Amino acid sequence: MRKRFRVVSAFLICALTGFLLTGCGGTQSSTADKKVEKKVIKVAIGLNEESPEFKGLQKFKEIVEKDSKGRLEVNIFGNAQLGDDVKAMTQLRAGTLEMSGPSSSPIASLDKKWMVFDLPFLFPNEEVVDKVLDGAIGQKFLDSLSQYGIKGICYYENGYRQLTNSTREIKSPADLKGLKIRTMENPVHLAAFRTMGANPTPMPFSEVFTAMQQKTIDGQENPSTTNYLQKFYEVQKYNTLSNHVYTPFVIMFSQKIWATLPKEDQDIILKAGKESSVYQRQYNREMMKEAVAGMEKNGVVVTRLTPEQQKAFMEATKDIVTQFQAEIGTTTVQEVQAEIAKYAK
Ligand code: KDG
Repeated sequence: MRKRFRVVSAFLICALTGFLLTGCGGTQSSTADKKVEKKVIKVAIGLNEESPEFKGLQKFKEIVEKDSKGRLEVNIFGNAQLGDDVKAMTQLRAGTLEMSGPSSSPIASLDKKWMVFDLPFLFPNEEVVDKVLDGAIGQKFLDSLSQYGIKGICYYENGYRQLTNSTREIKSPADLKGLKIRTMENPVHLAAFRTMGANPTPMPFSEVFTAMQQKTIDGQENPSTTNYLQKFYEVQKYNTLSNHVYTPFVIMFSQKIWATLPKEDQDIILKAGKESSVYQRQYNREMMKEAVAGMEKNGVVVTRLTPEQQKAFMEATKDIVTQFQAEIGTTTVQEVQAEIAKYAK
């Protein structure tokens, strides 16, 4: 009897303690609540919601949220709402922002070796781009970002860059003479346009549309998907498919925040990066054709260069490699060139 009394009172004490701790009807302890607490990953990019970069990140979000069973939540901020490429990288390094996807070009402000991807006419086609960026060299570049407080995740496609302007049709470097062209904040781009006779001016992406609208610049250069989806046709009349350089997006994470994530979450993010990059590149390449047609439909004069005309642009910029080789690092330039040659047919 006494034993039975002890069991019943022990049960009552437990039940009462539980009631007091969790409140009426509550079944989750505070420890359990913590377990389901969401970790929010903010991603900052400069392009808008229609861009292939944004679409790729939406795929990334879908995979991460599914694989983490909702434990990780991805919030994408387009239109440079959280800052342009350079500012976003500063926030990653400080640990005040989780993720970003800048062009490779502004990374040169941290490490000059990234300028290798800014060399004009470096990549012969997108198949070679994929092989080089997804191969050992691409990974080496991503890994090297850790010394700047950044975890490199993967590459998305920005693409071959094409000239636009509001003044005249560009068929040769001579046509660029005196035109005020916005470039990314990168010395190789500035030098290349100076060499071609233009008057280049570096500027963050979010200021470009207004600068063209207010005619403080005559033109800019970006892949066709950007030129079309950012509605540059509203303020630009001419578009030359110059393919003068291929620049990728580098999807990156704050190293400080990365270090706080459990291995399981890091793996989920890396896997989602890889899978979404395949999707994003495919999406970008399909959208590219639509984008050129879209520019034309909106009244832009699209100029397709003949192989001879294209050669004139290559000729005009051929000394840029020698000019920047030492700054980039001779070994890096040679390594990347050799890798490209290996895959180029
Ligand atoms: O989201 C990426 C943009 O911020 C930017 O990198 C786009 O290519 C670009 C440019 O011209 O600045």
